[in-house]
Amino acid sequence: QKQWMLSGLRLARDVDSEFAQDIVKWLAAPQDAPKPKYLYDAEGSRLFDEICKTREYYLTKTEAALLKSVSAELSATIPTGAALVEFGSGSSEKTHIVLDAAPQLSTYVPIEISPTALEEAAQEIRTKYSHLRVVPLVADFTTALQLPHSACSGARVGFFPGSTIGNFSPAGAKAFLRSARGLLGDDATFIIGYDIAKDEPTLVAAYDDATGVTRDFNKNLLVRINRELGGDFDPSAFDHRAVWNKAESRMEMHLVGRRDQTFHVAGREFSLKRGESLHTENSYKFTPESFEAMVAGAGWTTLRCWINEAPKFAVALIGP
Ligand code: AVJ
Repeated sequence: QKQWMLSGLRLARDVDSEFAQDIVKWLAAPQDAPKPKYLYDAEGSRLFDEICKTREYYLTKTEAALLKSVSAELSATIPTGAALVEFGSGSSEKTHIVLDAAPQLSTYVPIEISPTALEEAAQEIRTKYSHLRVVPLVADFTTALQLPHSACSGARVGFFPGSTIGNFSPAGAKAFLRSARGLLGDDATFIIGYDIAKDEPTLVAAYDDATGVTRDFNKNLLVRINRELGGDFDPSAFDHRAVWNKAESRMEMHLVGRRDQTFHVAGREFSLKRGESLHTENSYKFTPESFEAMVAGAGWTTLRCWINEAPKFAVALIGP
């Protein structure tokens, strides 16, 4: 009885949150992935860092190597006194490559939804680059933002590595690019890392690593829902599945029900038949041409594009 009262109180508080509303809507129609940010609570952010270290997940390592090899060329495009504005900075791992190559940057603005990841990363950067003004922003970079005053004196250089842009739908990516153009201003440049469509085995392995870290990352969404929204998911009743959707040019993560089941979230009941899936994430892959067309549609011009061979990954420099 007491247990029930407690969970009742909890629901009264949580049922109105954006997270609760979005997840309830998603579970009623789980063929469309929910907002990717919900994968990144503290544990999700930690698991994503682990994913980056797996043998199969080529994106991070490839991008880091590519950024390093072009960092002098990149640096040459960055004016003195500029501010580097990073969207979804996480542990700011790749930022070091840019900061090392471009000591003329005077400000770093990491924007990140996970306060723990942000605080740790900001502290580390402050220690290593004492000349730099570090102005962390705990925020959802998909919402309307304002840059802190201290980032407004010099030119702005946007930084959006990791193929995070691939998490958006094509329409969402265009909207983000357009709003970033407004946020960064007319004389800004924007460095974006994106993954290139490639052979299916390489892609599927990257999203279904042998050690099961990506599976844990995927299932952590259920664990988070259980904890924060009073859910009663049994994560072991789902299989992790990574699918290459060629027609949409995207990798998809799913959680496929292993049996007919019923579960409760935020006071509602949902059911899923065996073999039916909860679609948890999309990661779009591009060609240089499709990416250039997309940024052009959002008012940007491609200035440069560097592509790594096998596995292919791209870093684009775009400007007004
Ligand atoms: C952080 C969005 C770039 O889509 O590749 C990794 C997240 N999902 N493994 C990606 C992710 C499954 C990652 N991004």
